[in-house]
Amino acid sequence: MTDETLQKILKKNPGEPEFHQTLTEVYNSLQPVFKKHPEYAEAKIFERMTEPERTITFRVPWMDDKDQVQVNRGYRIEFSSAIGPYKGGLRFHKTVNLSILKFLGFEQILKNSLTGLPMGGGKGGSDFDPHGKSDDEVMRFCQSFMNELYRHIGPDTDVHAGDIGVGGREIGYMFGQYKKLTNSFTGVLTGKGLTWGGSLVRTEATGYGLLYFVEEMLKTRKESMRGQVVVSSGSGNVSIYAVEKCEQMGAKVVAMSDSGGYIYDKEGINLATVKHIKEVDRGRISEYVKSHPKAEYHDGSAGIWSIKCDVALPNAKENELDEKAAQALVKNGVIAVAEGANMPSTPGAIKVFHKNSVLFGPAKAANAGGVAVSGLEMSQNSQRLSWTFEETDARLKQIMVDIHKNALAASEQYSTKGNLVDGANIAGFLKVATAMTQQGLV
Ligand code: NDP
Ligand code: 2IT
Repeated sequence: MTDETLQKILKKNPGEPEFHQTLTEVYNSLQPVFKKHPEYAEAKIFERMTEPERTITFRVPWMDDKDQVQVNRGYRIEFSSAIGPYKGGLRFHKTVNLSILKFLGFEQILKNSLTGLPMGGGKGGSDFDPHGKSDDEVMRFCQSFMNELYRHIGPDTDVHAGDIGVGGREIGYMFGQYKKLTNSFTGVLTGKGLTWGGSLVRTEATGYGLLYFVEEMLKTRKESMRGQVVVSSGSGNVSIYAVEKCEQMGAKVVAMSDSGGYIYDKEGINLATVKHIKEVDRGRISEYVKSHPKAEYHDGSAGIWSIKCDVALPNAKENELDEKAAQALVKNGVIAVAEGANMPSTPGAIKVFHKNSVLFGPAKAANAGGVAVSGLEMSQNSQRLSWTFEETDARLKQIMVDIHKNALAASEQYSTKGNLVDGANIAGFLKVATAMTQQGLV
């Protein structure tokens, strides 16, 4: 397909840089596929896939603790239902806008396809900033958010989950409100509490899955996680459980961060302390050095990439790792980089990793474990059964092994063997394209 096709799509979505970033990457990866399958170009599969099936935006009014009215904007992008109900997280963060949700929703289509489970792609959220809000304020916001959203979603239509700023607490408040409004107890959200339909391993899934994926990447060079020195940015759900799995695999994590700065503990981060600060106190990572005086705290989160490590895991936010950071990592001898966050590496950074033969695991493959266990939660809800931790974890592991295998195979067939960016984009696309072709022009 000509470059003109991409330019037309970009022009149709002005002022959306993050969406443009993913569209450009995927479009470039897919060139060999379009060559081999002219029927996809003819049926305008890419043009259709990049246009959301439905975009919902809505007003979210709520009352803060000082009895002041607050107004936020809510969104849900129902991007693709080609292979299953819309599925994807909700993000509550002050930077949320249409561009960010469209990039996340588009990536989600291909990611969900890679899991092998029947899930379409969607993403939603709000520009609500949960930092510094009381529990009551978060509850009132979540209830108001659901007061509009409930009419658009359902367990066979659109199933939500967490992302930045949305964890077990928020899922609980939204589920409660959905249940009250619809008088039904269904699996309309995943990441639920374990006593009311949640799945074991969902909390750990993205981080654990990421490390199962990294092990597969390392195996191709006859390496493993044992003994590796690791840097993991962020200190939220993904980063915490990535670090936990690193420790279980015999690696040493020396740095973590939040949006304020990063901690460096060369003895190895004490994860129990981080969990307490972040999961119990909802505090700042800078507090770590109070109980670990030998560790260092530095203002500014981007500095984390200057720390020497073998394995780097960007687990915080889009575009947090740029070309300069990538060069610093390479100079310090990094052997593998895998993205727990969505699109954390800029295109320039990815180029640096590829050029220097660093093993690189792109987000839509490497962090698919979260949504994969969300899919397993949906299966358990449909069965009205709960699987054990061991069974669910084993399924997660197998899914990550298969994603790596399929992305690697697609890279070999269509691109350069080991280019998992191309491999993941192609393997994810082919399944959705087939479904769209078979379902006619809808
Ligand atoms: P959380 O809200 O649990 O944690 C986000 C963490 O990132 C916080 O520690 C936050 O710090 C930190 N952070 C935010 N901005 C920056 C920054 N610029 N530099 C450094 N740290 C920063 O979110 P998750 O852990 O769930 O999500 C992290 C990433 O993983 C996102 O990209 C998300 O889309 C992706 N992801 C999440 C999945 C899930 O299941 N939760 C699944 C797949 C991907 P602070 O408190 O200061 O804001
Ligand atoms: O980006 C992601 O894959 C997620 N935030 C998880 C989505 C989900 O539905 O579990």
